[in-house]
Amino acid sequence: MPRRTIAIGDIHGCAKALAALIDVIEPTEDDVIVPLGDYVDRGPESRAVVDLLIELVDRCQLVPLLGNHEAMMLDALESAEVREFWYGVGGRETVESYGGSLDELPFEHSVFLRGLNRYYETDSHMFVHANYDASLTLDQQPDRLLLWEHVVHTLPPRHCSGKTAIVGHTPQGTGEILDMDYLVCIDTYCVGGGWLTALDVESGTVWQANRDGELRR
Ligand SMILES: [Mn+2]
Repeated sequence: MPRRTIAIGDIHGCAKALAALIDVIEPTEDDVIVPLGDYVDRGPESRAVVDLLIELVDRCQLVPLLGNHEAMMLDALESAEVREFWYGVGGRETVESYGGSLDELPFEHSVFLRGLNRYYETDSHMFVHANYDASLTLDQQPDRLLLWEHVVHTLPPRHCSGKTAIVGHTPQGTGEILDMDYLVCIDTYCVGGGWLTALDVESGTVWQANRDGELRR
């Protein structure tokens, strides 16, 4: 089988959806899987989502990106002020999934979260959580764009590398992928009743599962 590069959109604690996609994709050691960030918060099973991702490390070439929600979770471990804000934007559900306190955060989860990548790129595609400055190389991107800025607020032109950008973070309430050719957003709002999307960027194959782990297509 040819090597696949598969991006996965914003999971937000929807462990059943992620498990269903992993089952249908059947990742092998030849596959590069790029979850685009926002594994935790809002949905009910953030801890289980992180467990599933950690299991994938032994099964394929996993390149998990950092989302703004993981950035907040890490900052919340150090700062009471951030913690209060984070609780209000979905962190409370994450803490509940860890048994009510992050003091119980397993060591492997801490290592996983602290090792997340800011971006990934192939010869033809670039992968970031949220957005980018089209004139800056990927290692120069500011957090404000890379982690936070919705593409509906600031739509960038094609990146200077010429590569197709695969992004998450901006929820598509329709449940459909936003495909602008040079920029593809695959946050299809699983946690809000839409779909969790996986996209094979070379073949264009799409897999989608909902919060209950039901597949479509
Ligand atoms: Mn996000």
